Amino acid sequence: MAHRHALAALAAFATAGLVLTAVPASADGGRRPAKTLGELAAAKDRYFGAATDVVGLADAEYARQLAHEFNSTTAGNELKWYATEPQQGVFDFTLGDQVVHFARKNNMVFRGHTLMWHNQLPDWLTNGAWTADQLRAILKNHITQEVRHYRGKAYSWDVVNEPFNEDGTYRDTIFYRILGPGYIADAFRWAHEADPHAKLYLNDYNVEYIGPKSDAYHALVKSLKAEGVPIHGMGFQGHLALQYGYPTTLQENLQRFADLGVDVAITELDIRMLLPATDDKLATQAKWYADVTKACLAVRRCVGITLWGHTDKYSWIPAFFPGEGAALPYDENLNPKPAYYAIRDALSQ
Ligand code: 9MR
Repeated sequence: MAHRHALAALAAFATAGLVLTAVPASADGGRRPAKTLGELAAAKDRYFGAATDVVGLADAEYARQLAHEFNSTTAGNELKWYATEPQQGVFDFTLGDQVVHFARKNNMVFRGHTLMWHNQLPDWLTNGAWTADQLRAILKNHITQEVRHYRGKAYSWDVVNEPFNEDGTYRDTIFYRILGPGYIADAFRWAHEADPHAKLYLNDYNVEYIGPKSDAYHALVKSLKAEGVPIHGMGFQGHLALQYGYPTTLQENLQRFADLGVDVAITELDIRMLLPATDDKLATQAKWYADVTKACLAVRRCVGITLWGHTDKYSWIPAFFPGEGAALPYDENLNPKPAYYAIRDALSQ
């Protein structure tokens, strides 16, 4: 199928009142300088988004900032299996619906995250002794119900999240163990049946650079495409850390996936550091944010960037990496950091 830019594809959604009905940078012919990250990205035919949790949306200033500055969002946790199917066959989309409603109300592109991964699964699923037939039926029903519920409302889905180990072998998950590697193709086919217009992604971390893990994804995407499996994108989470160095092969890596005929996106960007944050570290962080942005802009099929939250106030980092933090472009007081201005500059070039 011919390539369509993200916003061209999104235009179909816009007619349904979903996204990007207001794109000031292009709507006024560029006379009024675009101000927000979302506006600047839209002028480049891309989205610039930030994930949110439903709890954050109760913080009025935070929610106002998210809606104002970004033209895309995703749910940090609310669409994961433990939240959406807490008991077998009993679906609960209450929290997910709140995030989707927020996105629609504010004309934001909505990315669905995630239909399946090895974490945040409900106990009934992990504790069951399933046969392959039973687990296949469970997985098909889960994907079908969830994708159908958000049909026409989710621009894209992270269908399978993090299925590979660091060395590029299959991660030993309940799905891989019981169903074998074919579960991935099945998941994409079921998702596509439930919403033929949603862009379907694989998604992982530590795949920003060229190495064994991203090589394995490259081979998988290539073979899925060859088999006619409906896969449309590769998501590069982008959980970076200053102490591990910048992934210098990012642009080349994005391009080699795009060359396979899929979209690419940065899906969970944050750039953490060892605390305390110093001016030097914040300056390096700002450069990295700009460099990731430029890498995406340099690859025609890079459709957009999503931050994993936009502010240090609600970041997952301090709880998971004690002694690290300050990973996002806004600080704990919701004030923009050097990274914010660096992204803005990169999007303006
Ligand atoms: O941000 C999420 C955090 O609130 C959860 O506690 C955590 C559970 O593992 O998952 C976080 O989001 C993850 C995402 O779903 C997949 N990629 C890694 C993200 C950070 O762990």
